[in-house]
Amino acid sequence: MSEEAGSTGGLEGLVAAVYARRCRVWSGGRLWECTIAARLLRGGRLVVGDRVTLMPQPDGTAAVFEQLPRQSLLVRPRADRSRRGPAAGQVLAANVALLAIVAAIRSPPYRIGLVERFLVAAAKAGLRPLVVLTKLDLDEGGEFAQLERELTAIGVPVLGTRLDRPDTLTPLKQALAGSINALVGHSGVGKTSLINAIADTELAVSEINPRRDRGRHTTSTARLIPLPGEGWVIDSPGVREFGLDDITPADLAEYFPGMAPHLGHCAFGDCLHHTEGRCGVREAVAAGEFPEARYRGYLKLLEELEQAP
Ligand SMILES: Nc1nc2c(ncn2[C@@H]2O[C@H](COP(=O)(O)OP(=O)(O)OP(=O)(O)O)[C@@H](O)[C@H]2O)c(=O)[nH]1
Ligand SMILES: [Mg+2]
Ligand SMILES: [Zn+2]
Repeated sequence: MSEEAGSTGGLEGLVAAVYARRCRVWSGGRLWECTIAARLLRGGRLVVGDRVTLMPQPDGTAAVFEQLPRQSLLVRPRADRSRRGPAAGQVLAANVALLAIVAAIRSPPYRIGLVERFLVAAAKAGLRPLVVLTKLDLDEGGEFAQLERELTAIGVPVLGTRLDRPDTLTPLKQALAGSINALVGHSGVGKTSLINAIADTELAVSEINPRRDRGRHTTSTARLIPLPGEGWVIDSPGVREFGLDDITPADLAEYFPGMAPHLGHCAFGDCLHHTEGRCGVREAVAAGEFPEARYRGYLKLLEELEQAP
């Protein structure tokens, strides 16, 4: 990541954290405190994961003067649904290859709705998905096995972790090796704890609020952290909700996990797989080829998107 950046003579680096007019950049195995060229402050803002070129300064800091093309963008749509398109959303991270959707078996309670939304967002953004189910030590009645079955039935890879069993982290380390990965999910599910365990960092974590069984939003801004060996992981602040308003009702089935193989067999070309006549998706549900519960999840998202202005 530290090669000379061609004719410009600067260093190439990866944005690790962004503040109002400054940022931190990993380059050549070290973290640089950087100023950001005015030109880059005006345009689409730099985000964590951006590849940039920087020029070292005599005082040991550096100046970022160029943003390199992005391979992917993870965008969080605004709550304000009156605006559509990418400009309406908040860009969370750039150049992410794998989206690790982190959810706890319990505490805070598992919510499939948020996991489904992130899966749809990953498909739309062209990111490989992975669901990481944490806190397996709190699994009392085979909940992990059931959730794993439900998710693998729709083609989603799943890993389970518990902090008191470091061997459960090995498959996660392997899945994250080599690329830029982002960990997303509710507050308190254990995103930062996982990163501390696999990247040997000491980032702040905190107990979830025992009365409300919710996280405390301990991580407040996204950060990019190098993994031992090769690869990077982005820790992100916990979210309460994740809207999908940049997706139209007609597009939803294409991005909904596991639905693609059942598309193209409906009587109507513009079928939304709800109440229309002969429908390939509904037939797949009836034949047990697509899980009924996940189909209900699809209908819930569809209804929500149809109500969007
Ligand atoms: N029992 C149990 N607790 C865990 C496990 N992993 C994390 N925790 C606890 O969950 C709490 C929240 O962990 P964090 O890592 O701060 O969660 P986070 O997802 O980063 O939360 P935000 O930064 O607020 O988004 C901490 O008290 C952790 O110790 C686990 O495997 N088992
Ligand atoms: Mg955190
Ligand atoms: Zn249909």
